[in-house]
Amino acid sequence: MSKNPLSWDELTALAKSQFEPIDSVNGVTNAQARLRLFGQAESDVRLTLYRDNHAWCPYCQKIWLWLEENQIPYRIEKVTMFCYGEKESWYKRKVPSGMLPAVELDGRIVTESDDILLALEDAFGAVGAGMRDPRVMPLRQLERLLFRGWCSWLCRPASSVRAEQQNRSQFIEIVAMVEAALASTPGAYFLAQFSTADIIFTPYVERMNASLYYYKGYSLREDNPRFAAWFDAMESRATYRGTQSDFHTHVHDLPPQMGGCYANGEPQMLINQVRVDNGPWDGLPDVTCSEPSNSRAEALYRTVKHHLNVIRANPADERLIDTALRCALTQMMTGVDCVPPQGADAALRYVRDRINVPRDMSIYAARRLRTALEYTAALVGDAQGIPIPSHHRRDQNPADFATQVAL
Ligand SMILES: N[C@@H](CCC(=O)N[C@@H](CS)C(=O)NCC(=O)O)C(=O)O
Repeated sequence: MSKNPLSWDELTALAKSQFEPIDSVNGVTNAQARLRLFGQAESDVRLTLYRDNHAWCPYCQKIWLWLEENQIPYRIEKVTMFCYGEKESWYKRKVPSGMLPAVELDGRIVTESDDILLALEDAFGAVGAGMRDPRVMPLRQLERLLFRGWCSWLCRPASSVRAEQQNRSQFIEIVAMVEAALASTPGAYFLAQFSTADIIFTPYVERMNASLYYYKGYSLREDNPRFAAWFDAMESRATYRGTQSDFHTHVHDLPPQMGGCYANGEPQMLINQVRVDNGPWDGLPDVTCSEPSNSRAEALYRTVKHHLNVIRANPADERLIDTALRCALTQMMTGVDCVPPQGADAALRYVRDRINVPRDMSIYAARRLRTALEYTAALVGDAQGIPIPSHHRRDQNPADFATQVAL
């Protein structure tokens, strides 16, 4: 049985009836907020966080998570990263290097994420054991060691199969040290209680999990029991879930930022790559907490809100992608096939490849939407969209995505 696609008015009504948008100011951690108050008064705000538009920058995630854990009221100003578009001149006047993150605390600009955390701790107190705590200091060094091991393996081309194996072994040796550190305290976190150490490990461990799975066929989360328990514990926190990205987003956002990611071409890597790019996405080790009941409704709501930009940015004819997108959303919400026009396969996969988590929606909502787009595309063919660029991401220039539909 095939269905006609719902109209945008019908989809809007469905989105509004099925999804209660979160309170971005006082509700759970979310990537859309411009102000966070945690129930406090706006006059209590002493801090502005300057962060990337894409909710992707790892150093910004570190500060973001810290602020959310400590429930410090703050404003958010979003800035374009160089590889996505032009850096805002107002930001360059504040921070001439254009680097993110930065904060303005009581009128003083602080840059460098570690210096920011130190300044925040001085102003507001630490999250558990803090940056200068003698138990956290060696863990901070261990995180940098792990980071360097990861970069050596992922971001430089190996000159031979042997060199590739050596890079892998070196990384896995450091992983064993992290496993030992995690095992040395009770509970799943780095110390007996959640602390700054967990916040510091979060951004790059999340990116390592994604990138090594995709480019090297290595599953950090599945192959290491302490890491697995740590990820699970992190996912039990609404703060972390609000900042969490998915494999697809990371593996395609990393190359321009890191100056390249090098696939090893091994059989497991090839399997993983197809899975992350084309699905099925269920069961990927980027998330294991249970799926919220409203993930489809969230995906619908967020797509309806931004559909004008999504359609305009698509290389396909506007009428074709408009109909095709409505077909995919109709299928996602009704479970009934909705056959798109011929030629819509590449256009739908172009959208599938550009859902960004958590910027656009949460991890499970993105899974449902990617699945519906792929399913509906496959009804008319196997053409892929224009490949995702790996030297820049100007296909995601925030200047092209400013229009929002009021819901
Ligand atoms: N050491 C800095 C590194 C910050 C950094 O590398 N930020 C990148 C984004 S992840 C950046 O702002 N790059 C400039 C850009 O992409 O626009 C810190 O810890 O804050």
